[in-house]
Amino acid sequence: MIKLYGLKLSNYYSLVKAALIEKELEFEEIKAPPSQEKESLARSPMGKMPSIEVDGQYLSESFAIVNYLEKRTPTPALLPADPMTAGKTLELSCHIMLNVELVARRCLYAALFGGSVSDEAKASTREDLPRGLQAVNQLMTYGPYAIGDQFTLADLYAYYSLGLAGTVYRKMFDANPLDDFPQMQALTSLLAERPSIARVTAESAS
Ligand SMILES: N[C@@H](CCC(=O)N[C@@H](CS)C(=O)NCC(=O)O)C(=O)O
Repeated sequence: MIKLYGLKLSNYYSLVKAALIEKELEFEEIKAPPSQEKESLARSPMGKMPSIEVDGQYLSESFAIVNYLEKRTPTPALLPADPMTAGKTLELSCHIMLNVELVARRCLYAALFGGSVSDEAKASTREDLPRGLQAVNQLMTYGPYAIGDQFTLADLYAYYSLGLAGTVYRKMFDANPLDDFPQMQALTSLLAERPSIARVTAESAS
């Protein structure tokens, strides 16, 4: 049985949990906040969440975990069979992670947890996040999923990063960065109804 470590409030934890549900794999959730303790670093070298344990071996980084799940249980597939379409799916996922999610994270603690942020980080987020969203919008094909008519791991990254980025940006700058991207908003609404994602949301409060 796969063990999933982390906290339900984490968007990356939620993403991996949704992937496990999509794959119809049995898993056990183990509450484990991020920490620099030895035990936590053994699971995830940066002490972050999520991580998984399979037969005594640990794996961290959501992207690695989801790709492991894809190899382990190829169907239902989270990557298209066509090589270039699979490449485009991974490309989009990378842009979401690097140019949307990580940019929004510069202001995450200030926006959601009352932390402070430098004027420089604030200004760079204000400038860079719309650029990241523009790049992501350019790559999405909205067919109706992020890439074509198949639900893929890019949809998981889209759902769990766009929501967080939108919330952070709204709190910091009092504007919705998704307003300029109605198709992205429609995609997010569609994905919210996906049974795996809806289950993760329903269980996140417990
Ligand atoms: N790139 C990592 C990011 C994981 C990550 O940033 N997790 C956050 C929670 S959503 C965390 O553990 N933060 C605590 C910390 O940075 O120490 C992944 O995709 O799994």
